[in-house]
Amino acid sequence: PTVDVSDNGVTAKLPTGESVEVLLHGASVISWKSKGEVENLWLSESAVLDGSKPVRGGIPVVFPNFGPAPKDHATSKNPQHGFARNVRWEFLGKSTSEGEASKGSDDSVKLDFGLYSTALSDEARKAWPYDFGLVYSVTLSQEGLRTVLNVRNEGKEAFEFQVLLHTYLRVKDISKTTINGLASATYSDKVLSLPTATQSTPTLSINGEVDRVYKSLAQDTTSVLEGGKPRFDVVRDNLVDTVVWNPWIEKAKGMGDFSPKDGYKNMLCVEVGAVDGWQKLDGGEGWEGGQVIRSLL
Ligand code: TA6
Repeated sequence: PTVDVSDNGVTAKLPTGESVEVLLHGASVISWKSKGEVENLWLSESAVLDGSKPVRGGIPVVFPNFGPAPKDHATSKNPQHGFARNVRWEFLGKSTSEGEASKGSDDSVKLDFGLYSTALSDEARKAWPYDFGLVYSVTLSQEGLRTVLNVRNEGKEAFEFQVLLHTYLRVKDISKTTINGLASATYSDKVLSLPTATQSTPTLSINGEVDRVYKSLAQDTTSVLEGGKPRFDVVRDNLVDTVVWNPWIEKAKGMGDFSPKDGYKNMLCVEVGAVDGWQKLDGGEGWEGGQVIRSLL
């Protein structure tokens, strides 16, 4: 494996052709290519990558609150989806492993990124005054891409947080894309403003704006199919919720950093997280959760 570190990001490549690119801004994965240079993630052509706003695409890291900051909560002064995706992380280092298999087919590389409360602006620390340490690890292998967030409470006071990995998957044609693994799950529908609904069909098709928070899913794998053929498996690790989002025409039009405007036809957000309620972490305690995304090309 090769790892190139620059002052605004890190790129890793496997001998078999897979690659991943991570910006220090938000520890945002902005590209993950499988064998044969197939890009698996959608990145807006007008995504702002200079650190001045969250990246529109790739895998934004949502912490410590999902969605608009709730009024009656310690995160009430935070930005939408928390601060983690919009601050500069540091690159902690890499670990590569050369497997025994021929031509490096079981090589892997792990990139670690850190964000500590001491690195936040005074304003951000005032908004959410807790001592914490985050380590986000991105592991590239032929099997897929694994991204895991480790949260530590470095203070004495307990805090509550939500976490979500806001993955923008790239799809050929949203009208031929379906999602499995949500059968009879309960979800809140943010488009229809239904606090709870039940997934009646085993397969979800996308033919309009979809913004659903599936809660406490029984199955840990959400599968994305293209033309009925499996394309991605998104596997939750110690997370119980999955958000499915496609902005469709109007919402895509309304986002200044979303382009091309018909890009909603080529993206689908499948976002694993713990966003229904709050995880409580006592002083000195740690928590870890994440995902494995398998590209099934
Ligand atoms: O994950 C779905 C969602 O919460 C949508 O409601 C929409 O707001 C999307 O995230 C994007 O949010 P952002 O703050 O990145 O524009």
